[in-house]
Amino acid sequence: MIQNAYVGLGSNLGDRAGYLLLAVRGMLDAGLDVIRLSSIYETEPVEYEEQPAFLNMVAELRGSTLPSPEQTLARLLRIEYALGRTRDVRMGPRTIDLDLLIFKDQQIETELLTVPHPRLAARRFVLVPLNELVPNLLHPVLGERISELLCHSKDRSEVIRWKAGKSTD
Ligand code: PH2
Ligand code: MG
Ligand code: MG
Repeated sequence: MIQNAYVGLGSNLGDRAGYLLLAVRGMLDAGLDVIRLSSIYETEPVEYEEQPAFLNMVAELRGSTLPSPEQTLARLLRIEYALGRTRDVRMGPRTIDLDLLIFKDQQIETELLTVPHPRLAARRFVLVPLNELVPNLLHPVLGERISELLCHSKDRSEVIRWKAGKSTD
């Protein structure tokens, strides 16, 4: 049984670490109970490669106080918008991206929302921080643990723990 929900955060424009922290603050202000955060990772862009490096992390939200998945997504989208997110290029550069990765044991496929996130298992920038928080979590659809998905993933892109102060941000 998965009790909680997991949100992937990503930024590759402007003050990247600042946007991650403002997004965490935004979730708390919106009544989403953030209970744990992974480390921050600097990650090589995948899928759409001609763009700046990302900072990525994963947040764990307490399941017992969450609204519906659709309501949770609506709050995340509101935070993206408040932090200047625009949608000019699909997969392109963004101040902040908040993706609902996993929502308890639920499997959802609507026009607006697919949970678990369909590309989760193909992305080291999600699997590495998620593995830090919940290596034994069983993927509700694929039936493998996060640690196994990470071992078996074909993605070879670079995901490196980020240290504040080292970058030009
Ligand atoms: N997000 C994408 C596409 N590619 N690459 C990295 N490293 N990190 C991301 O968050 C990311 C990406 C579309 O959401
Ligand atoms: Mg995304
Ligand atoms: Mg998104």
